[in-house]
Amino acid sequence: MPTILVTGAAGFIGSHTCDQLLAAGHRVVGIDNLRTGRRSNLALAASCAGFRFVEADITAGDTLGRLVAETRPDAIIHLAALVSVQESIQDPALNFRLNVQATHLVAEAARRHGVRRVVFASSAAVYGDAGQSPLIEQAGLRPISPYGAAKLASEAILSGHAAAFGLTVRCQRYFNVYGPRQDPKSPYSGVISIFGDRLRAGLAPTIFGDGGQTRDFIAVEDVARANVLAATAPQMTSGVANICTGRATTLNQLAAVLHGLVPDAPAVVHASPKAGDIRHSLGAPDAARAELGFTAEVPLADGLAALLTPQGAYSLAV
Ligand code: UD2
Repeated sequence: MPTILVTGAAGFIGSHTCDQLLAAGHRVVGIDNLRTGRRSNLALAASCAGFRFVEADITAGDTLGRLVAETRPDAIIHLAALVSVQESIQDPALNFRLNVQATHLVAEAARRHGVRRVVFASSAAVYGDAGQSPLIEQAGLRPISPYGAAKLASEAILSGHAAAFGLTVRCQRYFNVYGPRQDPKSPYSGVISIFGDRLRAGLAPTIFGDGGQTRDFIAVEDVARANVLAATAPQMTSGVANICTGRATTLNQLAAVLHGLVPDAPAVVHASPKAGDIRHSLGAPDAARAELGFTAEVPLADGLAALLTPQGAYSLAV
């Protein structure tokens, strides 16, 4: 079976990706500096014989190059990143190192050591506030944060390597990902993990603005499956695709579903809209369907119900 190297393996999306790769019988080498990732996310992976974990920073010297030379992966899934838009605004230099330089090092390690395929964690943040719905991959790309700009720059770096050196590169533009192991206390946490955490604690969730804003929420299990497909499906061509459901949900609808699951929870309170908040973000899923054979499968109501069970995400258990 192929060996897949996963950067950011201990993160929210990385750990689910490792679990699914291992379940499919692949060998997995995971690397993570544990800056925002957690070793506990890898409890299931660590119990598998085909898994090896390296705690290291991929931007430290030739750490990554040496690991690639030693393990000879068939593909790299590059998920290691500074994951907070807010942190990228506070520290653009750190954003550059962890989100742009890191991708360059991945591209170079792949080129130098003959790795044929790279899958990259891009983001709907590359579109900025495009004002178009649904967003297709050819929409105008005008990021509105250093984070979004770094994701776009990374796509360009990898595409350049694909064209010049014959790598196959898949850039996956994730929309709003939710699910188990998304730490509600972390600064990059999504609205679903924050609301779930508050409802379980008997606290009212706060909606910024009127709640009419929409998002395309996708379960992390679907996102991990898209990563596995992109890394392992035969005869893949290079390209960029939204990883989304194609379904828009308002925050008011989201809150109503969550309240249905936790009936005694206090009612939502509304606060002022968040500065810079995008009103509507909805992806077109067609390119992922055509190019990866990927369609999101987890209905939002099911994903939310699974999260709010006692064994769900907010225990941060595996
Ligand atoms: C998502 C991504 C971000 C970036 C961006 C690009 C997440 C967690 N973040 O940001 O990384 O890719 O898309 O467009 O996926 N909200 C509340 N109350 C709360 C928290 C949030 O009302 O307590 C609202 C927030 O104002 C926004 C919506 O919920 O309208 C979604 O917020 P988010 O932080 O989960 O994600 P988003 O879309 O801002």
